[in-house]
Amino acid sequence: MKLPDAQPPIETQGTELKQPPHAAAGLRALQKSVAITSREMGLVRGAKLLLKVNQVDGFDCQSCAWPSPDFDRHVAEFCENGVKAVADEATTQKITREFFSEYSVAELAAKSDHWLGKQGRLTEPMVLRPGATHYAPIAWDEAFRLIAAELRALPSPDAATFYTSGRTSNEAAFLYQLFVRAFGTNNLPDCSNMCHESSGVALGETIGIGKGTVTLDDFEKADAIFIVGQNPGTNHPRMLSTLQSAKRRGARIVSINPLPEAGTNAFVNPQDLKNLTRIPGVMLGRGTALADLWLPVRIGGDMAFFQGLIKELIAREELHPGEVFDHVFIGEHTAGFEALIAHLRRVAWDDITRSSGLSREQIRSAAEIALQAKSVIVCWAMGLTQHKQAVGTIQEIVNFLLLRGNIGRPGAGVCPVRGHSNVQGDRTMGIFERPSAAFLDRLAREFWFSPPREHGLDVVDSIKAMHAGNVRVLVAMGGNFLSATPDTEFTAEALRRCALTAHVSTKLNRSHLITGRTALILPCLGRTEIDRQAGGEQFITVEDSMGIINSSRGSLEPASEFLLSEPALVARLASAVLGEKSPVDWLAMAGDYDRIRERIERVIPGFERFNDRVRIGPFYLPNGPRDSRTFTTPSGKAVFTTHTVERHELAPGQFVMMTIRTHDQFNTTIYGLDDRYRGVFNGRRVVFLNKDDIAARGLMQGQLVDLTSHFRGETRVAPSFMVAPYDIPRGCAATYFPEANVLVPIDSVAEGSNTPTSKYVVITLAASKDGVAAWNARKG
Ligand SMILES: Nc1nc2c(c(=O)[nH]1)N[C@H]1C(S)=C(S)[C@@H](COP(=O)(O)OP(=O)(O)OC[C@H]3O[C@@H](n4cnc5c(=O)[nH]c(N)nc54)[C@H](O)[C@@H]3O)O[C@H]1N2
Ligand SMILES: Nc1nc2c(c(=O)[nH]1)N[C@H]1C(S)=C(S)[C@@H](COP(=O)(O)OP(=O)(O)OC[C@H]3O[C@@H](n4cnc5c(=O)[nH]c(N)nc54)[C@H](O)[C@@H]3O)O[C@H]1N2
Ligand SMILES: [Mo]
Repeated sequence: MKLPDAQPPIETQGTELKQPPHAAAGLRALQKSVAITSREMGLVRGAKLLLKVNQVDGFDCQSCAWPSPDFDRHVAEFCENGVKAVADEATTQKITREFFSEYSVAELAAKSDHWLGKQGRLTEPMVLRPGATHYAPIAWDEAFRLIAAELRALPSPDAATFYTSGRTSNEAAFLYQLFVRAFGTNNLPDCSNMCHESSGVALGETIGIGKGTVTLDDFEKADAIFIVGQNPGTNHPRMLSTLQSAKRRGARIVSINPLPEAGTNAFVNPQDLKNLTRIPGVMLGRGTALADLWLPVRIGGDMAFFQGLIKELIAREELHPGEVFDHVFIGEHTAGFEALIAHLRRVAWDDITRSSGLSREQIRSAAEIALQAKSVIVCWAMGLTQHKQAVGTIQEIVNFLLLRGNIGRPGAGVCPVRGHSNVQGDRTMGIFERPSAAFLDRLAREFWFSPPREHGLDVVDSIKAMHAGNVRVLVAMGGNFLSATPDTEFTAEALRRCALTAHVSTKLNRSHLITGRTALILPCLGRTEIDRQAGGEQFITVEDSMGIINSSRGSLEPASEFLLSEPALVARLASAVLGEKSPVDWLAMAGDYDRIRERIERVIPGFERFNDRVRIGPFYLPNGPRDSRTFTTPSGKAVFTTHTVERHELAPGQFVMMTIRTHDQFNTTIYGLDDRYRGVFNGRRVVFLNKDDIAARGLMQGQLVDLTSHFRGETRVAPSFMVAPYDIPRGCAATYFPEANVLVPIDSVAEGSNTPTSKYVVITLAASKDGVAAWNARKG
């Protein structure tokens, strides 16, 4: 029997490439939002729901972790992509047991990810029994008994791994980590391992907290904002409004990105209706250019760039001693200053310009902006974190900021912009394979048990352990483990070797189709839905990218009467697995989430009077560097660190490829087939290349090529990508996640954070045979 395909079907027909537009958002975004609302959710139901997005009495938008204003929220506190995320969950389409008896797992695997997502909400628990071709219904209690039996059959608790995706609420995450530790393992991998783990590690080592140090208010006070390796126009659209008002106030914005991304290069705020009607030019698509300076760095060239930037500061300090560096701050609060200066003096400019792909003049203009700014914020996302030297690169940013005292002062600081709406909160709640001893001590004291002390497995190590047969059960709280992780075929094999794979999900995805011997789909409530428990209607809480705790309450009737909330599901699972030996009254906690929050308050610092405070409004978690320039590193000081850029020599014909998101997806959820800000329509298998590279390689726009990745002598192939000329540095290429994940080698990871290097894959291209024929046919 042929195994279900781990990769989506290859669809390149009908893909169209056009000139990218000049501005992001604007009227088109409004039109899109209205169309999606009425199609997916019903116009009235949808419009009512959208008025609840990010409101104090509403629910927290699922689409990203950008914060909402503390006060004075807009009536419409959402963006086009937020609408898509809400619609994806609040869709009126449903998947029933009939659907699963109609389609075999292999047939479903032959469908595209876009098709799978469009089938609607999962409505009842389903099981795929050993050898079965189709999923069949299963009662909740039986599903929990089945998981318990598989877990009890393991030689050790460490032979199971428990994944979390970052949409999970604080309450569910806290219960889940407690259950996993009470079961006996720290195998708690999460999406953060593939996302901002590098930021957490880099910041933890240097400033003592793995989180950002700015609030929205700081954006109102900053003189310069650097946006590095981030595409806010698509992935954090509400951030553009923040940037726009900073810009109007006179702040200068620098974008460091191999691509001219629509949002940072030009932007029309759809919430600024006054402007849209007053200035006709805006409606035609001419927006505010947000970035004063765009530096098209080479992929992976950021550490070199920041070293160059700091060298410019050093040079200026030499000319005007005492005027550039904040010596008082450096003396009082930091360690390692002399070593940094000595190290960077030795770094040659030639190496910097070659590695960064930027000229000395370009770097000098960025330095000029930094020098004229009293307060600087640096924001970043996946363009920095998913590289081999990600941790070092982010620490170079910390060096840059510390030198001028730009941490712990109004208008200044580090701003890692998180992805999933509660990924930061999940970590605060203890979803972490390497918990601190202090956290485990508090957990032990509160719940009268001894949690395992040995560190557990992260995402990459879980995959390897499954592949090696050492981990036999995967339980996933949300997410799409197969498609989000690297090296798709390797991961698929790892999953197939498991005894059980069980996914708590709202929507069907490819992880339900590439399974262990037995598989379970456990459908749960989404954030938009009313959550009724024994103790009445419940709300949950989340932490955004700036450490603000918000409550979130759904208002829709659940998609089905059989759905469980995530906390209820964890509680019932824990009772079934742990039975008598359990330290906790699980069901009582899940009956009233105030009971969970009381426990959180006693275990996790910063949640004093949690239930009272969160009912009044959003509140900030304490943050040492931000609040009082307190750095809880071993020395009690913020630490300057030194790094050496690794030289990457590409062989002739090789390119460095980054895997990025389109404007029409949320991670592995594919809303549609367009990436309109980059001029791509009706297709996703596209490879962006510089036009001179296309010419030099004898390729042509629209032609199909096969991509081969190269790593330590291994090769991996992904066929049939359409060549798209783009404004990207020479030697660089870009494709979309998750189609290109098959090319990301499992062993290619960031030093210190073990994050897959999804933005640095060395590839070669070859005209695909079918592709050339298809292309000729089109042309003819
Ligand atoms: N609509 C929507 N919103 C989302 C998501 C989504 O999929 N859809 N995903 C959410 C999640 S989980 C996350 S983590 C965030 C992701 O948000 P982003 O990090 O903005 O997402 P990516 O598409 O991965 O974009 C990476 C950016 O980095 C640039 N880049 C790549 N390599 C380099 C490099 O070496 N140097 C520099 N300087 N730049 C580089 C790319 O050109 C691109 O602009 O968004 C969150 N929000
Ligand atoms: N090549 C490459 N790979 C990447 C990246 C990249 O840039 N390039 N980015 C990485 C990053 S930044 C991240 S964060 C990961 C994302 O990895 P994941 O978080 O694992 O993936 P998602 O696609 O966000 O998960 C989507 C699924 O979550 C489920 N879901 C949605 N809402 C809920 C809910 O409320 N509850 C529950 N239980 N389930 C829900 C749905 O079933 C949906 O199918 O991917 C990583 N992988
Ligand atoms: Mo992410």
